[in-house]
Amino acid sequence: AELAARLNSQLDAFDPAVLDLARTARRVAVLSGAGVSAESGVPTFRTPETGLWSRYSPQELATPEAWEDDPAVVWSWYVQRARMVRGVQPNAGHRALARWAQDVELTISTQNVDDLHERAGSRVLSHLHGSLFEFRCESCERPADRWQIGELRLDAPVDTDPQPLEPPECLECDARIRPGVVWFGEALPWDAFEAAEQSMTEADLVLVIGTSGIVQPAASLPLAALGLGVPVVEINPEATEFSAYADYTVRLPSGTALPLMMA
Ligand code: BV8
Repeated sequence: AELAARLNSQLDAFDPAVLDLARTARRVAVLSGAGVSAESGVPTFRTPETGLWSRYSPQELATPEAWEDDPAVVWSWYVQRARMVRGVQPNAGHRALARWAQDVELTISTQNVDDLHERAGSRVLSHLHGSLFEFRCESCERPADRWQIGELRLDAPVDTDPQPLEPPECLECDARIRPGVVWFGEALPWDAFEAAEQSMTEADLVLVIGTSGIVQPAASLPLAALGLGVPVVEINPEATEFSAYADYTVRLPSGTALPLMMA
């Protein structure tokens, strides 16, 4: 009875139209942000840094300026985040999206640099901001060698007392290897952005999941759908910069909302 009561209160968070849209949609386009990984224990960009990185905010660390200023501190942040992601599991929200994709054409464009959508079984159409598990030469763009990545021991537990770590050098041109992510001030991969935009315009339902809608140009992608009259649903326990544009908002964590939408 208590579970039924809880379920009913959660279902109250849904406008009935949202459940109808989820039931009838054939082409679903998802834009996900750090919130979809929050229930897996991956900190969002809002979480202040501690220890070695405490003098920076995440927004400051994810910039070419920080990389030039202190490459070993920035490099160790990315290695640590990759290890942390390896140490957690996809959550019920990631898994619900992977299951839904078996019944409908579902495309995921994510702002996240983790691989939790993939590990839940989803094929990700666009990593708009790159990936924690891609590394390339900052000069000739050659991908880092497998043995160089092996040396980072990404499957090891996170360091309890992390130290600055010198980035490896490119085997071709001796320049530094850098994280394969898009820093603030850097252009997004054009093909990924275009594919994401196209998925929004071809969808019959757009879900904006776990993003504060602050970071551009990713946050504007769903507007392409709105312009065409495609219904846009925001799934986020909090109101965001995007909420005013959404046709519907579901004020629940994605790990709760998404399985209920598949039911
Ligand atoms: C570009 C990869 C131009 C790195 C990331 C003024 C000055 C300088 C720049 C700008 C400016 N104004 C605009 C800009 C552009 C800038 C920008 O948007 N800045 C913002 C801060 C104002 N954008 C850029 O610089 C982009 N590039 O514009 O280039 C250009 C063009 C041509 C040629 C050259 C240059 C590049 C942006 C990409 C930055 N890289 N990540 C890394 O990860 O280390 S972005 C990073 O922050 C994340 O990827 C994420 O997308 C973003 C935001 O992080 P969070 O806030 O944590 O996450 P999110 O926003 O998703 O919020 C969490 C949400 O989840 C919350 O709403 C919360 O309520 C919700 N939530 C919590 N729990 C749950 C939940 N939801 C559901 N379920 C739950 N359980």
